[in-house]
Amino acid sequence: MWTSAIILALLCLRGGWATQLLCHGDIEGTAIKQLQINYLVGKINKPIDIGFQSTEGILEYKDFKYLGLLPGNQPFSLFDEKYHKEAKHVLKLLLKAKDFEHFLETAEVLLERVNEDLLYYCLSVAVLRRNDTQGLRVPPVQTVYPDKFFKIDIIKKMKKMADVAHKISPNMGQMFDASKTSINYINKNDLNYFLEDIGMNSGHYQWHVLNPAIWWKPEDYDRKGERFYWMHKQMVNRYDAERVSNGMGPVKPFINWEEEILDGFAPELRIDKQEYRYAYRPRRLVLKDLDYLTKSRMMMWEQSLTKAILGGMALTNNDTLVDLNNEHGIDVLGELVESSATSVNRNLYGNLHSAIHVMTAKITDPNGIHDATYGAMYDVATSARDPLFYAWHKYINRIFELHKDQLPPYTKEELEFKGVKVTNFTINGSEKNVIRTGWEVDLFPVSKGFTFTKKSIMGIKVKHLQHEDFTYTIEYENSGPVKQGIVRIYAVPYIEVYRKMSFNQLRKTIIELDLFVTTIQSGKNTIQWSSKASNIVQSKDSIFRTTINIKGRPWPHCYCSWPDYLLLPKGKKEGMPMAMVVTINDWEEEKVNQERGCRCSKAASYCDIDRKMPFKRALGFPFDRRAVATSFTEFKTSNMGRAFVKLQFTGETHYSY
Ligand code: CUO
Repeated sequence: MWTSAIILALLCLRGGWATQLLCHGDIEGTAIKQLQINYLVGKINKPIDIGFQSTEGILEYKDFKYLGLLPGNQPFSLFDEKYHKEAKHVLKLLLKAKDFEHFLETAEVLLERVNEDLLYYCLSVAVLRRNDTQGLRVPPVQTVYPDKFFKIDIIKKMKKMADVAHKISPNMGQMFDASKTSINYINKNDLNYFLEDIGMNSGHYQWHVLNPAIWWKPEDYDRKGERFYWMHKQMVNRYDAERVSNGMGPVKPFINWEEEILDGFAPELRIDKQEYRYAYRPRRLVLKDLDYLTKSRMMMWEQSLTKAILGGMALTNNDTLVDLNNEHGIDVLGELVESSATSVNRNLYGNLHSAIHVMTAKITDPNGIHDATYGAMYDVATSARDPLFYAWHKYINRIFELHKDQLPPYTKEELEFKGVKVTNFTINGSEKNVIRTGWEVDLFPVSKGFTFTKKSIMGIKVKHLQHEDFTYTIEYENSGPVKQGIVRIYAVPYIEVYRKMSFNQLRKTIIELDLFVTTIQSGKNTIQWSSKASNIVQSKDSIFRTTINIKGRPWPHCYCSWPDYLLLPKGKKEGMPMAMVVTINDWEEEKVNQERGCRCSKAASYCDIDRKMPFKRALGFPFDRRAVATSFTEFKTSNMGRAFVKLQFTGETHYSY
């Protein structure tokens, strides 16, 4: 008992996990619950005979309504409205279970009766929302569905290796080197290192777990619609930054519903247990009507959205009007565009964003005549692998930008921080204003029991982008008393293609690097801030390891947010010039007072679930609104600074396992 008390006391000093423990107050109980969840989820996507369980005392006859609509042999898509009723129903059953034991029993019973991918998604949401599962995590999607992340050739090789290895040495872990096969992009100027990145794709999936479109109570989430806009805008901007790193221009937005889609895409992914192979999309196909969804209907939704934006008002289901031209308008609009169950009027504004995921995924067999599978755009876990994702989301961004353009530019008073002047801003990698990037090889563990791992664990060597650690040095003068300041840091890839842009175009390309609160001392002072402390990223350990980390503690960030190793784009061998911009604003003006909760405590601008967004200003402030200024020099107030850095891609590979 004393030992437990001492451990608890020590852990209480350690931040996130300590907060979670204090929410439970029971270390052993929490660990056992986590193992029970792991055990349950460990049955998903594995060829295990689950056995048919009695529903007595768990489900009632009426609960079976909607169950089993989604066939068991296909992936669940949060984008496909056809299955929202079932997903919502399953989620409600998981939420209403009276205690943790009953919750597990309900999940076990559902496992036999609903599509397991759908159940996995609902379990992930339920564990975040239930009071008795606070601080616990469902194992991340890349560990439950490795075959949604590793291409068929890797899975096949793993399978072969597992067969041979098991015969030679049962129960012994095996190592498979994928860094030299499928993800062998080292000498190529293609973008697979980004499109196929495990952390990027799983972070995107997890964003949709943390911000579920099927959730019905708007009061449970703060600024979810705005987060939808911002997180996806960041994905597009980051993709563009990788494109320019590799000598390409920014992606062209999807524009015309009747035009050919120039890019084809072969996902080369197969959910092995179900033998479900994601469909290939040849080049130059044109979108086609589905039997329940026509392009003309989608164009009408788009027109209704445009009309609402230009008129500054959205019409609700109850025939009332909601003002869009204020700081909450982006939130209302995000819910309308996604669209989520909390859209103020789904009849009028439809489901534009999600529907296109489905329509593009079904482009080769729109009405299912050939019983073909769907493309990668169908599944949240795989959609961001397809280049079309970024063209489509850029088109969606334009809708949001049209809205932002209706808002008045920020005034000087709104931009500045009285008395605070940034006098110098520099970035230091191993050299001043130069940051080096390269490859890193990590080990990704695949648990045993999949069709491709049989009875032994497999470690897959995976190569991903990495950058050296760097430090922001912000020198400032404060003519007033000591204050708290909120610091925002953005990057703007500053190469030729962007130089031709106007300031108002350029500000839309920013990449968020960090956002933190710090003390602003009186007089002259300096903030030294490490890239390692970035608040918008999750550590690579949380991506390449499973639920319990090396110290036996779950991660405090819900597996959402951007991988730390992709904080910066790749850059170029000769060095890619990039600007970084810092702003310091008055924390007093925008802090949101609230108690810290027990759920996720990182990456507020992407993922935070538990509480209100901890700051008031818009995501992307101060570059989210149109500016009168024609250059940064003209735009900047004294609380802002800019530095120019070079991103130098070394091509070297570092092994870190
Ligand atoms: Cu996350 Cu289109 O919403 O992908």
